[in-house]
This record gives sequence, structure tokens and C-alpha cells, in this order.
Amino acid sequence: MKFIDQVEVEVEAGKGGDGIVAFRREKYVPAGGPSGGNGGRGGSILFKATTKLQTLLDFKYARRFKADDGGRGGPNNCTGAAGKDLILEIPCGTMIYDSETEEVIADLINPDDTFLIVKGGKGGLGNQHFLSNSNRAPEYALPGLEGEIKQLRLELKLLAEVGIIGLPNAGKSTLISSLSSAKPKIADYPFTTLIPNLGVVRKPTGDGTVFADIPGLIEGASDGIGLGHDFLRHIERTRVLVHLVDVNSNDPIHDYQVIQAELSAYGRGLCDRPQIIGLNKIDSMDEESQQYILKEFQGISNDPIFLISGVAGTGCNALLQAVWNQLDLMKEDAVKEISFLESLHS
Ligand SMILES: Nc1nc2c(ncn2[C@@H]2O[C@H](COP(=O)(O)OP(=O)(O)OP(=O)(O)O)[C@@H](O)[C@H]2O)c(=O)[nH]1
Ligand SMILES: [Mg+2]
Repeated sequence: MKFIDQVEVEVEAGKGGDGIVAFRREKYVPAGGPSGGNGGRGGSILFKATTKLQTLLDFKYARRFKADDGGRGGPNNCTGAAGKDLILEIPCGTMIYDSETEEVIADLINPDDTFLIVKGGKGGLGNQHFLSNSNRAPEYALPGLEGEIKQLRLELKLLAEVGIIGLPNAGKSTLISSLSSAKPKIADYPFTTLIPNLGVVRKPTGDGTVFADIPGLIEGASDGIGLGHDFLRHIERTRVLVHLVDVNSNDPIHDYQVIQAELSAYGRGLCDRPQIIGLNKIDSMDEESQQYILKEFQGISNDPIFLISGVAGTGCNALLQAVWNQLDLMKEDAVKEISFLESLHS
């Protein structure tokens, strides 16, 4: 269901104001010259990307947008007021298509990226403009031009629905390569992966879901250490997080908490993203220690927790099933939210 990730809208810029015909009226001047002012230009419509929005839900009900028309010209050569521009905010990562030709018009990725989509019509010229030696009293003025109109399709592109996070070396790249056909570099040192790897993981129903192996999360990432902000921004565009912890580390609970602290320091709802915890690399641990560490994590988190081995594939199906359940749950919530809003509008 693509209710909130895709919408059709119509945008119409304002019409330019008409120019007018007027003549100066002054005391003791029997026939003043032409003084009709030009019309003001119509307002344009711009899109602006913002991190405040995560979905296109706001466009579900308001589908037609029109900027203000320009004002008519006035006497005494006064130009009409310009129509106010209309700025429509959209979530970062929204692509704008022309719905008739399917051409991509713009792709607004970064916060504050702005794009002028339809331009306001020019104001018409007033009669003062047509004064010439052969015509001292022009009796005509031009109307303002119509504003542009476009039919658009907005589509929000998530980087990935599922983000795999964890400290360097937790086994993120190994997991994505075992779940999908992505083949990232894997090595036993931190920062092997420098940019997110994407991989498509198939659900039992056959649909593909994009997973991202998100590297570089370390203590201080939210303060911009390393490429911290870039990585955290990528996480912003995911719906569910798989949080991997290396069970062989000196202090797995501390590792987990470092990442949680970064998510919460970054803000923007990252620490509220549903998480599924994968206690990874259990192939190198005996059963008793596995149960011990599982209990420890159950003591500090209410999220679903799985003992897994990305290398051997142990526990991965159960973890994936939890991911699918979570995504289904979120879709159901989105559908409910929309039916609720629809009931308010009907
Ligand atoms: N025993 C064991 N080792 C694993 C497992 N998964 C990954 N490793 C090893 O852990 C090391 C790090 O794995 P990566 O997949 O590169 O880890 P990463 O989280 O992508 O690391 P960065 O890209 O540096 O952030 C490699 O030596 C892997 O072979 C596992 O399930 N079991
Ligand atoms: Mg990696």
C-alpha cells in the first residue's frame, strides 16, 4: 500500500494583474498624459524539503494549490501588488514527477532544497507604457498573463525501509550479504564500510524490501564525529532498525547503549524507531553463555531480541519474521490513520 508515499497534486501559479488605462488629472492641465500602471506579477509556487515531515500525508486531502494573483495596476503609474509566492513543504527525499509525461522534474533530497515548480504570470502593461510621439493618449493596456499549471506526482523515496545499525565490526555487512545479494566488503576491522550498502531482501510473499547496512555509528556521531550526521540522516529515512550487537565484545550491553545514546542525542524521533535487536556472532559462543546474554538484554529492553549468527545464518529467519511483522503493523497503523482522517473529512 502506497497511501502516504505517493500523491497526485495540481499546482497553479497566480495570474499576473492587468495593466490599466488612466490619465493624469491635474488642476489647470486640461488633458493629462497617460498614467495607467502595470499589473503586479502572479505568485509562483515552490517546493521546499524539510526534515519536519516524514510522509506525504498532508497532501492526501489538499490536492490543489494556487498561488495568489497579482494586483491590477493603479492610476498615477502605480504597479499592482505582486501575488504572494506559495511555498509547499515536502519531506526530504521527495521526487517530483510530471504526471502526464512521467518525467522527473526535481528530486529534493537535502533539508531546505528548494525548487520553483510553476512561475507566476507577468503583469500586463498599463497605458503609460504605450505613450509615443504618434500616440499621446493611448487608450489601451494589456491584461496580465495566466500563471503556469502543472499536474504532478510526488513520490517519497526512502533510502531503505530497514536500517541495520550497530557499532563498527558488529557484523552489519555480513548480515546484509547473507540476507540479500548485496556483496559489501567484510573485514575484521572497524570502518570497513564507509557508505551505506543497500540490499533487497525478499519476503516469503516474494515482495522485495530494501535493507541498508548503515556504517559509521560511533560514540559522538550525533556531535558530527566521523561522518556521524550523514549516517544518522540515512537512518532517518528508514522505518525499522535492526540493531546488531557483537556478543564477543568486552561489554555488549555498553555497545548497545552507546548506539541508543547516539540515536537519542540526534533526536528527530530516531530513538522511537521500532528496533529489533540481533545478538550476533553466537556461533562462537556456547549455549549457556548465549542464554545468559539473552537474559541480560531482556532485562534492559522490551524490544524483540534474537540470538543470531550472520555468518552461519542461525536465527536470521526468526529475526526477519519480526521485521516483516513490524512493517505490517506500521502499514496497518498508517491505513487506520488515513481512514480516521477520511472519516473527519467526509
Ligand atoms: N564468528 C562470527 N563472525 C562474524 C559474524 N558476522 C560477522 N563476523 C565477522 O566480524 C567482522 C566484521 O564484520 P562486518 O560484517 O565487516 O562488520 P560491519 O558491522 O559491517 O563493520 P564495519 O563496516 O566496519 O562497520 C568480520 O571479520 C566478519 O567475518 C558472525 O555471525 N559470526
Ligand atoms: Mg561493514
